[in-house]
Amino acid sequence: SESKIGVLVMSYGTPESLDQVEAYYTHIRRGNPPSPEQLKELTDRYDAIVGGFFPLRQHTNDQVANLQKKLNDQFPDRSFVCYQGLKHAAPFIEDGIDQMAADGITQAVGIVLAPHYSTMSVGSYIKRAKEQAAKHDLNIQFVESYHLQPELLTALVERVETALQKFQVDKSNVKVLFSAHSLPARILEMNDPYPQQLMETSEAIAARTGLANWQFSWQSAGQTGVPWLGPDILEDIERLVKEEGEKHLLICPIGFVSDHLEVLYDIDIECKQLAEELGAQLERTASLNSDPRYMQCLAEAIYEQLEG
Ligand code: FEC
Repeated sequence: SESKIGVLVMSYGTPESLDQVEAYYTHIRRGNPPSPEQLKELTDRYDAIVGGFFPLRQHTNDQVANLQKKLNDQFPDRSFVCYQGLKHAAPFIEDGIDQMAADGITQAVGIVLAPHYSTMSVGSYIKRAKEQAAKHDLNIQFVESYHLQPELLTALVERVETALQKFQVDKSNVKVLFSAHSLPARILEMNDPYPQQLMETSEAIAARTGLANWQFSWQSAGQTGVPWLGPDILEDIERLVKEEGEKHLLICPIGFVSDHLEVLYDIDIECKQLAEELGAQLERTASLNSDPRYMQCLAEAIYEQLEG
């Protein structure tokens, strides 16, 4: 058919400058401005990774441009146009939907740049997109997860194998930690698929890489006064080195697809500093960013969703 298919590519969003951090943080906190201390703490973290340059902005732009090209090259029988919809920054999810409608799009697919489904993460992106689409004549369906998509696994296995070469010891002596963003522990009562999907991705990579020595860890938990899934990766690192004698650690952040604060600060600065203090070597697998295999993973997940 001649009519264009809209693809709403949803991602977390990031401030574009240090003076936008307050508005961004306020949005994450559902309209409650952070205290001056909280704001300083977050601004300092951004400053530590980038000194005023926000890498997630560029990675999301590149991913969306590359995905649009991949979709049209791979499936020339259809014509796709990608729109960004960000969770906590402009263009917001609602802006992406409005733009599609303004461009005359009537059929669309939404996908989130995060492979694992949780009601609190991907589910909340989808909810907002659905609510906005209902205001227009727009038929939109969604990819909910793609955590075992073959191209995704191949790309991650390659990254684990490459990173293992940074160690001077055999891979049986490297402890691999697959990690993802923690969420409030109440998701367990909601029977949320998030923990199990993360375990499935970890198991699949470990099996294909022939890893015997690995575990899953939670990272980047918020300070919100409720319990979050744990233990935290920093506690895991401390226990592994101090009590289990591990000297070589590799983190593979399977829950994230781009270089951004939670990778560049929480892993590359915080985890590395702790490992160094404990006298262990810690490395991280490279992020997917615009890896052609990741683009293909997204393109195939979108096409499968459309074809039913
Ligand atoms: O580089 C950047 O500018 C953005 C990095 C970034 C990514 C990201 C991904 C996820 N988050 C998830 C859940 C939560 C929950 C809360 C929460 C809070 C923050 C704060 C910052 C932040 N997150 Fe985030 N997240 C990123 C950044 N996140 C900054 C606020 C300060 C802090 O707590 O550190 C708690 C909200 C609340 O107050 O109630 C929950 C999940 C993901 C992975 C899936 C996805 O990408 O959507 C889940 C990237």
